[in-house]
Amino acid sequence: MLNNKIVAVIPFFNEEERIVEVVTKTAKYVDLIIAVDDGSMDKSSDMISQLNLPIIIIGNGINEGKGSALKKGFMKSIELNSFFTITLDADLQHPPELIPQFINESKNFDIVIGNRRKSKSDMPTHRRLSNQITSFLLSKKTDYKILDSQCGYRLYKTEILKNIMTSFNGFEAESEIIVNASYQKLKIGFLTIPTIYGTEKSKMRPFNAIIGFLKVLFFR
Ligand SMILES: Nc1nc2c(ncn2[C@@H]2O[C@H](COP(=O)(O)OP(=O)(O)O)[C@@H](O)[C@H]2O)c(=O)[nH]1
Ligand SMILES: [Mg+2]
Repeated sequence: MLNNKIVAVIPFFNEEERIVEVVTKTAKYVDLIIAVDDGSMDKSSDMISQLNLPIIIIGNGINEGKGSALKKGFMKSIELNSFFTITLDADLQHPPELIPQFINESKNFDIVIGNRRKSKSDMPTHRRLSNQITSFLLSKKTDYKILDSQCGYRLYKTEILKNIMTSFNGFEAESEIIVNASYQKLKIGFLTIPTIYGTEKSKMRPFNAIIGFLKVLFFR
């Protein structure tokens, strides 16, 4: 179905401050947006459902985590027969205007992941450190050179999604996808993107994130 060739999957949890801008900008570069509401308690869903844009909102009432939301979005994108599935965060840290660059880069890869590590602007220290450590450990585990393991701005060729589907529900799902892709010998490329951290608060909880990552490292 060529109408839904390029699909964006945007998981969100209480993002009413920025999600309207994210989906409005994203809609310029994709055929369809699948927004996955992971039990938000604010007005995010209401706000985007009123926009006159090609958006499907899915999800259920409870907060299950980013991995669970990604999985739901992936299943929908597969069902709709899309060619590209692009994931981006709902807090404007991933500039939608780079989507054409991701698509261009996909000529040589099955998965293209945003790489914030060359960017001059700064990540908060703890996020930079955790990213360096997890990227290093995942590189060791997979034998790939993983430049930015935690970036959620990614392009997937939809045909490979069923083979890398995540079994974890939290943020660790994004690390698991890299491990699953390495087992499938898929080609992973990286695209330099800016690092954007404003006033938004990270929803990542360090303890859960570390436990989740260790599970991926040792049990996948
Ligand atoms: N589905 C889902 N998405 C979440 C959850 N927590 C955060 N997100 C989304 O995941 C993205 C990244 O989260 P964020 O807190 O910005 O992490 P950071 O910027 O990497 O520190 C944002 O688009 C959030 O809306 C959650 O519990 N469920
Ligand atoms: Mg963020």
